[in-house]
Amino acid sequence: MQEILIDKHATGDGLDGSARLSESQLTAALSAMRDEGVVCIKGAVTLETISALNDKMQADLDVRTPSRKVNAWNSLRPPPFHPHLYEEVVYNEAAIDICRGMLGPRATLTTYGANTSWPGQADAQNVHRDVPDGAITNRCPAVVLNYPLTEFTIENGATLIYPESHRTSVAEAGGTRKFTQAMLSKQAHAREPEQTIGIGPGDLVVRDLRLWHGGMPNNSDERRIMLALVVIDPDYAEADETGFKGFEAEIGSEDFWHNPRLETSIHFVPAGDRSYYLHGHHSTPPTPLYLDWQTRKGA
Ligand SMILES: O=C(O)CCC(=O)C(=O)O
Repeated sequence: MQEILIDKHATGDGLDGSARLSESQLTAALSAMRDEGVVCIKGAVTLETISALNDKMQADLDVRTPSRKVNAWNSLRPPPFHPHLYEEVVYNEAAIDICRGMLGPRATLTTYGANTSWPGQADAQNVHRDVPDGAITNRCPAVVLNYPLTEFTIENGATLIYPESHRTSVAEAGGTRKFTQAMLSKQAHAREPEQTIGIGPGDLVVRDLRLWHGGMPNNSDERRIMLALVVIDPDYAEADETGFKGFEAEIGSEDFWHNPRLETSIHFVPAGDRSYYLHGHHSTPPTPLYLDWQTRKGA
């Protein structure tokens, strides 16, 4: 995985305080995204912000355990209300530049989620991609922004990724999300998979949503959380269009969710008991993007 180091002094601060990529760094990041389907931006966010988010999310997990039946890497979502919202995470300038470069000027944030690798997780996750098995097109349907909240190590199950796999058809899996050993071997022969070790708090991994990846066993005694923010091209309607069409955020945070360079797809809800975010699976609130998708599917 190609790494690009943000040098705040050389590039100057962006609108929100997060550092921006220089022109040549952005060119390198976009070509890594196109060729490999993944790129790591080192030093994208301040450590204070990531540490504060980790503290809050670990505290949430202390009191509420999400169901891990369908996906053992399930987590609670990051809190979508003040004072836990950070511009440098949601509107990270480097991330937005890459998203707009990949997805166009209508790049839209549709998921504000997380994954957790849990201690005692002995089996690896099925290698999968996060979009349906439609035919591969020349366009990228969506990207995910992964922010590790702690160091990623072999011991705590750093994610296994298959660089360059974003352009490989998975029709052979027959819609099961279960890639056969033959598929995995063939892909590994074309380009060896790697684990996302050497990344940690402050870093950002941007991944094409089609890239093959999977969680690995966690032999440590810690919960390892990574934020997962999905950004889509809302005009993409091919067969591998993602179903991530929006998320809930809390009334009172409306102003935060407006940004001139990144659209958002949000359904605002009252605080109540906050169970709207204290659960593991992705939600499907009735945002205009979600409703349009349902209509197009004939649901
Ligand atoms: O947290 C990880 O290492 C990967 C989790 C993942 O890919 C998933 O749950 O879809």
